[in-house]
Amino acid sequence: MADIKAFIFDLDGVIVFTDKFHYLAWKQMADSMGIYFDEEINHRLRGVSRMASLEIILERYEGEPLSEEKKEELAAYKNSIYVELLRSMTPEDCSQEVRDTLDELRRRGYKLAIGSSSKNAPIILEQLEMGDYFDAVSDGNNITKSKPDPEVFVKAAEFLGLPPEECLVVEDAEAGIDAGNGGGMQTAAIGDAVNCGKGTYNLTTFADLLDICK
Ligand code: B16
Ligand code: MG
Repeated sequence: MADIKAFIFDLDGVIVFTDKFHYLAWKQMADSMGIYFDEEINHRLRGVSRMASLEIILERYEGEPLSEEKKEELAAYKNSIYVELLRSMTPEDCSQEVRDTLDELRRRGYKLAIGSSSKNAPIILEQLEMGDYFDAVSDGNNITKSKPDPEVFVKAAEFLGLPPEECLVVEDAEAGIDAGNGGGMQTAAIGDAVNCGKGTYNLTTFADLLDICK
């Protein structure tokens, strides 16, 4: 395996946890349409794009077929609630363990990037006061295909100026591990993604990254 020169981190579920905000915002949208929605359905939305998430929620919709325009409107409604909730985040929403590990990786000479499906990644990083922290940010605003397509990570490697095999993707979602593997990167699974068994490495905790790369 090639020597690792950079880490590409998924944002939601790895650097920070915003699922509770996604849940509250989707729930409000679903309630407005009389659609059943619960935590279990919310769980299926991890790492999935906004419009693909909406399609999953609409599996429980029983009314007249919805136009594309109406779907865009529903997604925009959810997003307006979500963005409002994101504004309550503070730098403390990124744990000390994550911050210390990132600083130590940087001290060891690794490049650090974000690879997130979210179009709201810039707002989240701003709330965490990490807007200028990463060497590159690839997110939902610069891709046409969402995870499990590798595009978001391939772009991150390009932004870093490194070949994919010298990058290690850190992900909490199976779709993200598939995207990293598909892009030719090494992958480290954390949280739920460990269960899929497809990561090059499995992490029990974020700081385990320091043992992968001495
Ligand atoms: P937005 P990640 C993903 O972020 C979330 O896990 C997923 O739940 C969300 O639907 C997706 O971003 C799109 O987010 O609506 O803000 O563009 O895990 O790839 O950092
Ligand atoms: Mg994630």
